[in-house]
Amino acid sequence: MRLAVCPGSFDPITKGHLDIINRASKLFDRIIVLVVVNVEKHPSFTTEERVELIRRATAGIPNMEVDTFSGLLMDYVRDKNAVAIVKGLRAVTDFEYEFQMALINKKLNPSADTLFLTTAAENMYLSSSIVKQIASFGGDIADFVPEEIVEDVKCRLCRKEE
Ligand code: COD
Repeated sequence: MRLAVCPGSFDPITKGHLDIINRASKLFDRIIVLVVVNVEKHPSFTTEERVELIRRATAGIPNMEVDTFSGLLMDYVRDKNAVAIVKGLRAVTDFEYEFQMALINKKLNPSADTLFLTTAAENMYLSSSIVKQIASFGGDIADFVPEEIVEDVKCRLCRKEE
């Protein structure tokens, strides 16, 4: 059983995330989409909301589960006996940070590798922050987040603006 972890903030999940999760699910026997809780960050969606949005957006992927974790990613990866973490790369700007993380993570847990999947061209500009910005000004986010969660994301961000 080859298990991979797809970590992120997912605040909220976007079509860019979903594409990476879909492709990773085809490369491994099982994947865990891991919502990493960072106490220094102030996400717009609670951990529970992010998990719920991921569950709804990924209902059609049979070999995956969603989990949450706070701490060193590689401790979680070791605990689960995962062989890889899968990340998406959008542009050169992602590369330097992700390259550093991959090297540090390898040092922390030599038994797992970081696998980078290049973004689909149509998602190259896409991030959770962009989605939140568009939604907060009442813009249309249908092209950017999975259709199952468009309304929830819109409502949730509108409520925040009130
Ligand atoms: N197309 C393709 N991939 C995308 C897109 C897109 N449009 N948008 C995002 N992605 C990828 C990102 O590159 C990333 O790989 C993943 O999807 C998640 O993205 P985000 O933005 O939701 O999550 P991040 O980048 O904020 O998550 C960072 C982690 C939580 C993975 C990181 O901070 C972490 O590992 N934290 C735990 C502490 C730790 O172990 N640190 C390392 C040692 S110091």
